Amino acid sequence: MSSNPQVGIVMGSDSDWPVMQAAAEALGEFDVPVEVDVVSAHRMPTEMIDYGRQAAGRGLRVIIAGAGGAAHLPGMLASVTPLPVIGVPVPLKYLDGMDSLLSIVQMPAGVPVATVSIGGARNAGLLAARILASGTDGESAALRERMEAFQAELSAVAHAKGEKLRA
Ligand code: RP5
Repeated sequence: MSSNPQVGIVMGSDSDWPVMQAAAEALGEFDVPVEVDVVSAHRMPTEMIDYGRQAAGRGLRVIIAGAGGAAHLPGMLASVTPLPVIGVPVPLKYLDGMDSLLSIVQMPAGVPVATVSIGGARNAGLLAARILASGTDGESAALRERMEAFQAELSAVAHAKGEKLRA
């Protein structure tokens, strides 16, 4: 747990962590402080609602929520917080994560969840970093510069792969 976390990474069970840790790693690459916790929509609904209601007041700016199966956590958090919520569909043993994806992505109008791909926790972390980088203050600008450098590196790697194939 970092001091003054800006992003809350929560999941329905510790069994989601092998997928969700990629979000924490991505944010770590940008030195964004995060907090990580299990907040189950079905097994601890009262605590889950409290987490969503208190997140903005505690200083969090983005929530990344991952869950598998009947994956109601991201949507329920989005219903009680004004913060942007990024949903990560976690694939389980059956249905290849399609159940998780559809549970998260098909939100009613007015309650948005930014859903990434099945198992796409790294992109969830990178999207959270982009959200934090979109502000007008110096900290946001510095983060934006690092994101641009990261994108340039991605491009350089892709170009190098093409050159290798052409050689
Ligand atoms: C969901 O149930 C969790 O997000 C997890 O993906 C799934 C299974 O949980 P466990 O039975 O492994 O605790 O709510």
